[in-house]
Amino acid sequence: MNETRHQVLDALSDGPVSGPELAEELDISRSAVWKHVEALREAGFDIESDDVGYSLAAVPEFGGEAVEYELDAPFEVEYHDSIPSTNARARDLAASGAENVVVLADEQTGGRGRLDREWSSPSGGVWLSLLFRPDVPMAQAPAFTLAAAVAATRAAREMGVDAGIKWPNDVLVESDGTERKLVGILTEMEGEADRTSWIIVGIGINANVDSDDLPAGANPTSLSAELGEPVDRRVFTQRLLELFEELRQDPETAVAEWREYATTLGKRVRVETPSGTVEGEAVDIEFPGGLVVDTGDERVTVSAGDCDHLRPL
Ligand code: BT5
Repeated sequence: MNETRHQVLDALSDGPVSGPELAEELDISRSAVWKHVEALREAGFDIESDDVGYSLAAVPEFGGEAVEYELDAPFEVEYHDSIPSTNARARDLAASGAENVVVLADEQTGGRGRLDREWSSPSGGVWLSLLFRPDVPMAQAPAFTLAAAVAATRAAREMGVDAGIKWPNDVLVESDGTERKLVGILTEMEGEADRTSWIIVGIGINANVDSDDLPAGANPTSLSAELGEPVDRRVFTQRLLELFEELRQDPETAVAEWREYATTLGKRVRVETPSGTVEGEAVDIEFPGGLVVDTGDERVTVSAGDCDHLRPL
């Protein structure tokens, strides 16, 4: 949303305000005011007009403008009702030089997980990709994945869902000894060793999604399934972006917070890493995101891989 439209919207939310007043206040023509009001109506904002002027009666349930409205984070939000993959779209935007953009979709038709796995993304979810260009060496990038997991966990907890994090980046809800996946995160990046060109953090949250519409073998859950009613996706997305914004300023703190929410620490784990299997007790996490496993013989830090929680011996 451009700056003037933002200002029009802010004025309307404090309304009523007349067209001529608004034109004078923002130093634009009356017809420009009218065009902004019409564009906002088209985006789903309910703008009433009476003798006194315009006022904002309701904000759309979801969408780019809806999420940007009163968002306390410097992201522009590009919304799609349906798109193959928000990460793929964010890569195109990265190639054209964009930054601080969020690509958001109601549905993905080609959602991707790690290692080319599929990510099922029916309508009703929050499927988004954050594109940003942090001034850090590439080796620190994993910390942003952890930051995203922390932000998603906190946002879910604020809504009343008792989420925890499985290393490195699965957000789960545990009940009766079963872990159900609520959120998946896929991070992609480009740059040279000492300089990151861009990072894309793709976050998929099963928000208002029926578990029956998700792959059963994956043991999925959703915010609506946990709470027994749909959540306000606009509010959830805003909180997620605001929390991530805070954490990305200080990735070391994000790692510390990650420890608080971790369900992995203290558990017996088996991690399939690119260079082999590591099994033992997960004892800690180290900046920027390595898992420290005590195998009984030694402590090994693994920086990437698929992690299984095992039954205690
Ligand atoms: C992930 O992969 O968990 C990363 C998922 C990232 C998705 C986001 S959505 C926005 C952005 N755009 C994209 O295209 N992707 C990102 P991984 O750890 O590889 O887990 C994939 C596995 O999770 C699959 O093999 C299934 O078993 C399971 N799965 C698939 N869809 C699921 C869902 N909606 N909920 C829970 N589990 C799912």
